[in-house]
Amino acid sequence: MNVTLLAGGVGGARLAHGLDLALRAALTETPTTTPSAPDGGPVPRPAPAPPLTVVVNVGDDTELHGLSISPDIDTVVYTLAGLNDEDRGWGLRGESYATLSALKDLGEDTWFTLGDRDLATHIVRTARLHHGEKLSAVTAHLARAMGVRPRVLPVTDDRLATFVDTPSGRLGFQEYFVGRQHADAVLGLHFAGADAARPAPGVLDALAAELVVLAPSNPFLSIEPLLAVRGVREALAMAPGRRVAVSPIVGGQAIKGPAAQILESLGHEVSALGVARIYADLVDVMVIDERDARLAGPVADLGLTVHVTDTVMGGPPGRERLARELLALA
Ligand code: FO1
Repeated sequence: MNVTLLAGGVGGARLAHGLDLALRAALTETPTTTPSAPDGGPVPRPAPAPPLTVVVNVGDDTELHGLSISPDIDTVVYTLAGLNDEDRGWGLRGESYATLSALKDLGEDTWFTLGDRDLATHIVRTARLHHGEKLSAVTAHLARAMGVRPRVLPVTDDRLATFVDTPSGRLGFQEYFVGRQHADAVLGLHFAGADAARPAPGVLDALAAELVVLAPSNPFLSIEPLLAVRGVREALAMAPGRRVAVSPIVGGQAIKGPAAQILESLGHEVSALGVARIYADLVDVMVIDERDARLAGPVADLGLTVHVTDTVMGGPPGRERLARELLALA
């Protein structure tokens, strides 16, 4: 079964990891019968599409110290590679920061924490982009170099940047999210470049998978900028497969990040039902946490199938368990 996950930062990376584990386990469990040609030899089969494709938000991308940085892509790739810092969710495990402290000594701004090994990723990406390679090709190279099996696709190879409108004015994404610790009220979002940005090669095809999952990422900061790319929302709305969204809000709270505050400041109900209303015309199934079981009725009234379960993943076993449940929904 081919699965496509639409993902942003940490929550999306964790579910990507769970789906990779579940799909690889399923592959080893199901005996593969190799068809034989009339002469008894093996039938040459076209390379199958990878069972899992992760379409990743690029609205958080930024340039610092002359380097092109793609935080959501790197969080997904590092987590799938088993190299990520599990506590923070982003960046690499066991990092050192010698270069960052040298940059500080040279009078540079170091508000955005970049580890020495993480910098290698940004150097490779920047160099390859500089030589004309597309972000999707650079991402495939980095994923392969780190032994990642699923296909990791930026939603677009074109420029797309998320800006956040706040009472203090329009802020760049990382200034809002990291520089100001997402403390500002979000009055609106602007995805610069969205109307011209085309889906990266493979993205629209990936939306025709048997199962398409909206990760428990921030609906506004991670999922919306994916859908804003020309043709993506339409392709999801008409997708032939089973479309499932996992609520990022559990008991009125986000597991991580400002999703609850943004739901409130943009006038939505701060609950799994509020999120279901945002996704209602894009998915078939809404997965909500057991703590929100009382919302199953109102969510179903939106015309959605509701799956109630423990959506808080924690470590790899919880991620694989949730992923197996999603595969069973297809
Ligand atoms: N998040 C922070 O809160 N502080 C940081 O200094 C920081 C650095 C950083 C470096 C590389 C990277 O890939 C991610 C990084 N993040 C940091 C996380 C990132 O800002 C967010 O995870 C996404 O942009 C939102 O999902």
